[in-house]
Amino acid sequence: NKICVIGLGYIGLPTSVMFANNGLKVHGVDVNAAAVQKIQNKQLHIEENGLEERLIAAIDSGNLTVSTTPEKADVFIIAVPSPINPDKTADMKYVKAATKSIVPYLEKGNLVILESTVPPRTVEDIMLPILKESGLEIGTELFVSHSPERVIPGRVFEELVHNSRIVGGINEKSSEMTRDLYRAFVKGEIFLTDATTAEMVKVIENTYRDVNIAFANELARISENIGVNVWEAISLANHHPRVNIHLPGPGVGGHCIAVDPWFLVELDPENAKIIHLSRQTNDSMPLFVANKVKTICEQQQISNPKIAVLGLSFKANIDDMRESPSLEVIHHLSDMKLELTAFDPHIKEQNLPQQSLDLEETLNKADIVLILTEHDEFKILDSKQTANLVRSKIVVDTKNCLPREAWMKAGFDVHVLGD
Ligand code: SAJ
Repeated sequence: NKICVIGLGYIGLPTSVMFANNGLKVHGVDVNAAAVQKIQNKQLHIEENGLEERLIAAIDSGNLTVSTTPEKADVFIIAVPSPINPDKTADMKYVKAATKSIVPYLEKGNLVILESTVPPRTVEDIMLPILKESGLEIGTELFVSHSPERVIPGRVFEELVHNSRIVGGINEKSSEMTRDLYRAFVKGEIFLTDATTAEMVKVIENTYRDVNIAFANELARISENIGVNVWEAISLANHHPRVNIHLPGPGVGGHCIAVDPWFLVELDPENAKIIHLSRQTNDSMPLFVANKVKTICEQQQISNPKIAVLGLSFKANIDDMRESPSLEVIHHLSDMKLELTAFDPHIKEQNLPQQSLDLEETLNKADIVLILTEHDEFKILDSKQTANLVRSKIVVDTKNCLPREAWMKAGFDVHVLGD
């Protein structure tokens, strides 16, 4: 079996590497020539635990080649972005372009698998009409399925192997071929269904999480008003065998959870009410956090306050800034004319004018230390050393990730979101 993987990002590259290191021939394709060149040189263009050594092994084995154009193969896997437009409608241009790009290479007996998360019916209504241009008969000469990736950034290699997998073929043969292929490395269960159900399953998993986080954020706001620590309340409630409330925070980021619920809102706005409201609730959190910071500055009568923003990536211990709530918080703070410097140990390139690549410089003479991402580096931040650098000793912890006692002992006024 030879596999051609379209899209070498957070999903396509680890997946290519897994197949290659399990003995299959893989040709990876990306439109980003700079990324392709890096991969050829066994260098990473994204951060993921365990990726570097696996990429080196895959290239050295000769099983993985990469370029900017597809090649003939037995199986084509599409793992490209499926974002939303500014008006919150699904942007399928990458899925369409990727599908079109493989048409000239398709041959009788090939299997095409879509891994990108898409609005239900995308395979049937968007991909199949494009694939028909190959002249092959769909279902007998060309097999097609949706097998959504379900891995969490940071733990991709563990989850690729051990998570269960959903495979939705356009017919049974497509599902079976897809299942047999992923068995090369998947140790979790593999469930077969149809393509549209598989699309729905993936989208509702992320929507469930978004709605649950919105509930947690709502609880955080209520708790602040009634004098309860929401973190303690949620943790105690979760001891109930049938309760699993997620955690509040400065918003929901990433290219999945903050995006996929919109697919359902677009498909059925009449009925997707809680889903829509949850999106709005989570999207309102960055402004809520910025307002909290502003109020503290006013209450403490700090003139020309300087904010040290810690954390730019959308969640802990990764380098991915896509849809990060931190960017929104920074945007609101800037609108409020608050001076700020932002730092993230995982983001090593200058992306923002307010960004510093140095932690000490960020903390120097700050009035408020604002934690937006619970990176391990921040959890172990030395409160005494920080106290010596800052101008006012105030910390706002939106992730409840700092050891509160230690920071209070170092003289800090500690504000925790939802407390
Ligand atoms: N977040 C909270 N509170 C929580 C959990 C998360 O505010 O209790 C925030 C995070 O800080 C982050 C955002 O939500 O900003 C999303 O983070 P996440 O860890 O929940 O999820 P992702 O986007 O990294 O990955 C999700 C996963 N989906 C589910 O767990 C159902 C992953 O399995 C999917 O493969 C991925 O989306 C995807 O690609 O769709």
